[in-house]
Amino acid sequence: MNPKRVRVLQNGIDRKGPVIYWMSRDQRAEDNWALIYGIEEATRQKVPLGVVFCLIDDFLGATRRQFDFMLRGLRQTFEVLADYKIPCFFLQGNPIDVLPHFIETTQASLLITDFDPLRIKRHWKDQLMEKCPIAIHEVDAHNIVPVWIASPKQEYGAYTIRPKISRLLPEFLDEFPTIQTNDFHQSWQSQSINWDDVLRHCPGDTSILPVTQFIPGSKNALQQLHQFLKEKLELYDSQRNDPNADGQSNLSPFLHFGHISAQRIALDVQKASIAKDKKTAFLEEVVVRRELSDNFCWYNLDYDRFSGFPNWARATLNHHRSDRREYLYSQEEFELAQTHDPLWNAAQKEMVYTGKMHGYMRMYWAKKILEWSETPEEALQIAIYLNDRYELDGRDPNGYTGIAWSIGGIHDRAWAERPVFGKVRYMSYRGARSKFDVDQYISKYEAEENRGREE
Ligand code: FAD
Ligand code: FO1
Repeated sequence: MNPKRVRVLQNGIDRKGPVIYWMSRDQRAEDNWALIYGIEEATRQKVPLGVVFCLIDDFLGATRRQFDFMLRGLRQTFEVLADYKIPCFFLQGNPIDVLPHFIETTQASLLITDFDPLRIKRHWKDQLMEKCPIAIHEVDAHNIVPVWIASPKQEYGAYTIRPKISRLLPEFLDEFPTIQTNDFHQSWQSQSINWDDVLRHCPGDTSILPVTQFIPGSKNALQQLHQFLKEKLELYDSQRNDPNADGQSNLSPFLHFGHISAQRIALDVQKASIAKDKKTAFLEEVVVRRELSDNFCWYNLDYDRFSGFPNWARATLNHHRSDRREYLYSQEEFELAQTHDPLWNAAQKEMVYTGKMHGYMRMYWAKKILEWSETPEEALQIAIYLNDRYELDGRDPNGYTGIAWSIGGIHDRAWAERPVFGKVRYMSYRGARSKFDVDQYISKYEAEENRGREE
């Protein structure tokens, strides 16, 4: 595989132990560069390869809804790895606490980790480098073009990163090799995991229930992709901003947990037998926009803070800090969808009841939180809290970036100045009405709320 996908985080002591892939962001067996690299290294060193996952019981406020989805998908991944005779290990606890011990008992020679720009993951890896004397290598298994190859700095917007990614796609949008199991790791006995037990003790606030509309795991993710390519890709550009049309791919929960690879999606879109111009809009989102989010979170440590906004946006929001807010709501009023705006309330209900708010509504939803909060900082905090509590795809670089775009003008430009927003792009109820049937969307989620109440 292309060695540019790998970064050496630290060299280590020389010993002949197994190679360990610490799976975290990319929780899949197929199309996973971190796993492929692990097999290559284990084969080269003639040692076993093992996969380890560390379950923590509090991850950025994740609830039962997200943990349940993740663990059901992970169970499937471990079953596929078992078919390849790759031993799997499931640890419970913070990786900083449980991994060093696992590395020492197994006398591992190399730890492989999958890339993730979130601060919590950087912290985990910094701590592990302190505590573990062995070699630690990082593989970007999430992006088609590895973040550190696409650009050495924070990009201004899609228009600046797009040419850089496009130029590199011929090199990095390559087919995945099939998994060649080596006979060295068959000597290493997999831990037997009682998944019914794991799921029974699933962490997370049980007041946010698992959703039924998404079936977790790589198998269903691939089915969902192929159904999207067959039935919806052609209409994607025309329908994707209509919250009443089910025009999106609905792949974000699977991308977030790594049940499917964005590279697999892009490769299969390229193969789809439809006109090339019908693919552009979707590839723009799933390649350029998604990889721009990782670029933002990687190069801007303040990706979820007011201080992470561009200077022009901070200046204009500061200038309008004391503007009168026509409406003001608390986090709880937002959470309970108790604003004066039935469209905003419907979007909140869509997220609460289905676990996935429509992409167009997410922009409107976040911008109205800015409009109806005391300060931009409070708006940011409320938007992140609600997004990460209810969205299946929450706690993701796409989310922090989407919210920073909506509230802080990240990857956007200045617009006509107005109260509260200053020059940050404004979105209005009237604007929404001109784009889609707002009443249909509102009534749909009123019905959903009544149904939710009956259950
Ligand atoms: P599709 O339209 O089918 O797009 C396919 C894929 O392209 C998505 O899964 C995603 O990986 C990528 N993509 C699409 N739109 C964007 C975008 N604007 N930015 C980055 N990548 C994009 N996305 C999340 O994954 N998690 C979140 O928590 C999240 N929160 C958001 C909050 C706000 C305020 C905004 C404005 C956007 C947010 N997004 C988030 C981005 C986007 O709305 C979702 O990725 C998309 O709606 C997911 O649905 P889909 O997979 O059906 O999208
Ligand atoms: N990653 C882990 O390595 N261990 C976990 O227990 C874990 C829980 C978790 C819960 C919800 C969620 O949305 C993500 C979670 N992740 C966990 C991280 C996830 O795999 C992704 O790496 C990041 O959230 C995306 O950058």
